[in-house]
Amino acid sequence: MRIVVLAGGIGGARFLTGVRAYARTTGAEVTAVVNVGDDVWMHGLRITPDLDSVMYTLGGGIDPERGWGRAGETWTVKEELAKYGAEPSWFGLGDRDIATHLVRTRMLNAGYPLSAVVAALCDRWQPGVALLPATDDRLETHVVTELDGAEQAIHFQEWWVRHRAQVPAKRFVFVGADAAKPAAGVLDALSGADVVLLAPSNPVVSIAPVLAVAPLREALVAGSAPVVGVSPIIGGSPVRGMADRCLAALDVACTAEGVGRLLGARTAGGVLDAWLVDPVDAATDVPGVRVGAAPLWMTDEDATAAMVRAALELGGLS
Ligand code: FO1
Repeated sequence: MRIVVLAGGIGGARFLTGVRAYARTTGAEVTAVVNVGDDVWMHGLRITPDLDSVMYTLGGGIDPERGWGRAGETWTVKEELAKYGAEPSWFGLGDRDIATHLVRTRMLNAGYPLSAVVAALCDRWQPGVALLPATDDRLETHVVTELDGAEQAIHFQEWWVRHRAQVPAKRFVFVGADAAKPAAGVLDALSGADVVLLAPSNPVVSIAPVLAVAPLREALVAGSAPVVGVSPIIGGSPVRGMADRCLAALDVACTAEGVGRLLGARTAGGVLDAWLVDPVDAATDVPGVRVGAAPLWMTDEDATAAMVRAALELGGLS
């Protein structure tokens, strides 16, 4: 069985440990197509937060509390940058993490596509699944906010980290999406998939920027593989992060049903065939989408693998 997972960062990474655990018991092949909308230039280095969260988590290098960056991290360079008054000081680059960004930036500057950079970094980390960026082209999430009474667009990282999403987002813009092409390997993975899973990632700033790569979305919708989404919202609150603030910007209810309807039925212009929710949300109704319930708290790898099994069964596989 070939499983393709569309994923964002921290929630996506945790979900992928369950997909990998499931795959190890069945011999399934797993390809993760990861969001690049969070990617940003900082201090001359190219940072790819969601790809790194997935790579470090599956590779065993993640700081489990933060869900981003390295375990056992030190912050000497960050402190030195601050002494120079080098902005932005609100975005923390750890010493170990910087090595990853230096290797990536050097490869990008040498002309390698991001997918080749990811392959090179994964050669060290051995995540146990194939990791692909959604696109090798520029695609960045910018947030249109209202600061000092004027409407302005800021990079997603500034909204998310500097402002802690406290500044109301009026809308999200995926800069570059209209020209972005699927990264090398993505269309092959989708056409060869037996099932496509949407990880319980933030639907607005993690899943949407992946689906904003039009040829990727078209391949997903036109494909023969069932598409099963896993709700990132349990009982009206996000499992992690600030999906509630993102959904509010779109006037979408922060519920499993609201997100399921946002993604929509494949037969009605959306992408879903099935939608897995937590039992507390079992009454969820998404027109044209088969809704199933299973515990969605990713408390450990076995619980997450059970979730994955439930999603595959809901999609008609197992
Ligand atoms: N998140 C923070 O809240 N504060 C930070 O200083 C920060 C630095 C950072 C550096 C590298 C990296 O890969 C991720 C980092 N993140 C930080 C997390 C990041 O903003 C989010 O994980 C994603 O962009 C949201 O999915």
